[in-house]
Amino acid sequence: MTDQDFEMTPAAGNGLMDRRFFLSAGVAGGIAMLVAAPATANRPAWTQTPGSGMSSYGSPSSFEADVQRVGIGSQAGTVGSGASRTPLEQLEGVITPSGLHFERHHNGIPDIDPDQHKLLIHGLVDRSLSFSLETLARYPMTSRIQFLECSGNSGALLSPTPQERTCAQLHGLVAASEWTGVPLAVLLDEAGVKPGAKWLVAEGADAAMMSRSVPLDKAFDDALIALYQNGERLRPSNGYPMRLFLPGWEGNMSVKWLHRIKVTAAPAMTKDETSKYSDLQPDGTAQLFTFPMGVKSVITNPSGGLNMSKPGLYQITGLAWSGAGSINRVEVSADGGKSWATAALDAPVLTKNLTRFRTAWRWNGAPATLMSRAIDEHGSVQPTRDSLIAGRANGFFYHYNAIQAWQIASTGEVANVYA
Ligand SMILES: Nc1nc2c(c(=O)[nH]1)N[C@H]1C(S)=C(S)[C@@H](COP(=O)(O)O)O[C@H]1N2
Ligand SMILES: [Mo]
Repeated sequence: MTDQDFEMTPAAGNGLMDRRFFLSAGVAGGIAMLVAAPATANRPAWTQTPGSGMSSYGSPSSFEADVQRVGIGSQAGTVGSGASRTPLEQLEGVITPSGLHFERHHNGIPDIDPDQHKLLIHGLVDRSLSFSLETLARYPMTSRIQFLECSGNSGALLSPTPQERTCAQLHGLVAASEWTGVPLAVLLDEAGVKPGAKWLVAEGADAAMMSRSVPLDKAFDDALIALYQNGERLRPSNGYPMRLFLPGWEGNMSVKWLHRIKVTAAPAMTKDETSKYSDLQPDGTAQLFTFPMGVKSVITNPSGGLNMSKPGLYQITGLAWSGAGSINRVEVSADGGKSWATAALDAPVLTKNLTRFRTAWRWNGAPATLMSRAIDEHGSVQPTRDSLIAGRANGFFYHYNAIQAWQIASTGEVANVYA
């Protein structure tokens, strides 16, 4: 079988193929023909001696040691007031390994003794309640595979000239996990929310005592007191022993190390929601609250800093997500946005989760500009960079969800560009 046999009608300009490329049964055999057959003559060393033994907690292959969180930085004079980023271009699928989930801390990671930690629910409730981990374990739990994105993610793309950065450096403040815990609605029902209550204030037990106001509607809809992440207890950096998890909403509101929820009539206007995370409008006013994260996508491979060695058949893959629900369609362009092909989506497509997309591309070796554009179940379309910037005032920073463009040079080098 040759390349030609599974070449299909182009779906868009500059070599993009139909998404059915990935669905047709014959393709798998065709692609396999492109990789070298295993050598049978020389048995590698590891087939000739017994392997090593078991371990009490596994770790990645030593050959994968370069798969690490990147861009770790803290404010001057501190070690824990900053962020680390998920290496998106080094990962596949849609679930982020817990050890590679991005981190964002306002005053470091507290070392919380779970036996001393309690969650207090008070304020406009019939009875104040205090929950230990042991008590929470007796409540029905539920699991959600969903993304978490910092509202400052991708902010570097506001720089007037495109920065030489990787996908992780630009977009790595997003990750997805299976979060397991107790629906907040169950605990609020038990406490008995008083008439007139409209909000809650969630506070963390870190040295920043980070706190955010959350509308009660969200709390009763799909908020979780998350205790587990990808099957094991939350990692300290992600909120051990418990965090608030608000699916689809800006990451800042998913208060980690959660120890207090106060039910209130109005938002508290905490320092964390007034000094930051608001969006400057062209008329000079600030939009105070932007809760759901906008529809967004990014091609993770090929992407900035990677190198495509030679012309030929490539798989373009990336991630799409929307804080408003599930991803309906992702389109990919190889000609800087002149024409678009619909990408194949990995199943299952879950609400408020990362969705993996793929497109086959025959690169002819000429310079090309790759872009992806996501559309969610409500028909919201990921904006261009120009239109996003036009709708905000100078100095805005948060909630950047515009289309990313990667320039492929004829040498195969991939770079961040504005298109
Ligand atoms: N208590 C507390 N909760 C917090 C933070 C914090 O510094 N303290 N950072 C917030 C921000 S800005 C984000 S983006 C997410 C990051 O979650 P992660 O570190 O698990 O990725 O947690 C949020 N919850
Ligand atoms: Mo954040």
